Amino acid sequence: MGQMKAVVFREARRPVQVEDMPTPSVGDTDVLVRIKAAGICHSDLHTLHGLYPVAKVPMVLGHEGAGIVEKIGKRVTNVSEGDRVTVDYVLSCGNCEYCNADRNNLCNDAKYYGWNFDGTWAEYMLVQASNVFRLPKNVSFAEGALAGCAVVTGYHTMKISGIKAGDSVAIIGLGGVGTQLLQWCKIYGATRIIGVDIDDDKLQLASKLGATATVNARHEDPESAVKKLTDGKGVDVAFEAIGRRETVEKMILTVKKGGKAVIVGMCFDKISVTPVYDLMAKEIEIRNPTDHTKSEVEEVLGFLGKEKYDLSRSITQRIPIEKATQGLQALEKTGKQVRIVIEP
Ligand code: PAD
Ligand code: ZN
Repeated sequence: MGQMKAVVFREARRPVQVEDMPTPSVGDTDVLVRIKAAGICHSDLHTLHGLYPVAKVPMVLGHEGAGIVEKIGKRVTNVSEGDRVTVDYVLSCGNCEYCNADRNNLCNDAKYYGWNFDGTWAEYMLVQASNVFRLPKNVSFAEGALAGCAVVTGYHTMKISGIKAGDSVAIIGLGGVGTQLLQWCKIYGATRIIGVDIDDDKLQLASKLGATATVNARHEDPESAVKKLTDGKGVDVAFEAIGRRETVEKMILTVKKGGKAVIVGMCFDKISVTPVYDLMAKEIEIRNPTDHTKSEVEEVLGFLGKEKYDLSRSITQRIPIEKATQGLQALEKTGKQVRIVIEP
């Protein structure tokens, strides 16, 4: 079907290139999606930095994306040509112990679009039929793209945390993922929500979306700020949504006795919270959510289709595919952008 533009990764610590490559041809169980919007997630930056490798090069990066079904394979029945869909980037076997237990994020043979197979930053993407989900009418392509990572990661994280109505929470890192996590915590009944970031715009957005207090970690130590806001106790559940050693360690110190520390940021360093006895004496539980399940993608899309959920303010910039490198630099450097969406 000719050529398409795609953002191609060849080597870590080198800028990505926008290249022409052949539009993929469709196998029996494949869906060819014409991508209309694709988000830039910090996980993609980890790959560019060489921290989280890809399985092949060249690799079309990107794991958040939504678009229109352009063509379906002979055996595809769940979607039709012309349908608006989002992509689930976790490709699981459907047969193992974890897939059968509705925990396909832990699939023994999990593969990922954007890391094992070509991803969303392209004009067209080949996706297994099992990994496209129809978008509700009121959900735009950009919102649908975020639903596939930022929103569903926030949802999965919130569920793993076991948050209850009335809980107090602290979220360290209010970027693409942290902002959605904040919204889910509010929806699920957290009454005190402390947002921590180093960017005032992000703190302001957090207040608009339901944070009851905000802390700028450039000016205030998050641990003492959170303690001050919770009568010296700490919060029921704290989250780290950045992926840095120092903030993971800090986050654990903001948790109250019997509470939970949840690490969603991908952190490639070792952490040291010494002495371990401190965690034991406080009976603090550490949780590490990874990705999301298929059921959660459906639940999130169902929710976005029916309920009020503000994604408009999380999409802070839209760029053409040719500007992908600038988009990546913007997410990295200024820290101003919540989610940048590529519109091929
Ligand atoms: P992002 O860059 O949009 O957000 C990071 C936020 O942290 C920004 O708002 C920064 O301003 C803020 N920040 C940076 N340093 C500090 C600091 N010292 N103190 C307070 N705030 C700070 O990234 P993202 O939201 O796309 O991703 C966040 C992490 O989550 C990242 O590590 C990514 O790889 C990970 C992730 N994990 C999963 C998963 O399955 N566990 C899924 C998706 C993303
Ligand atoms: Zn992501």
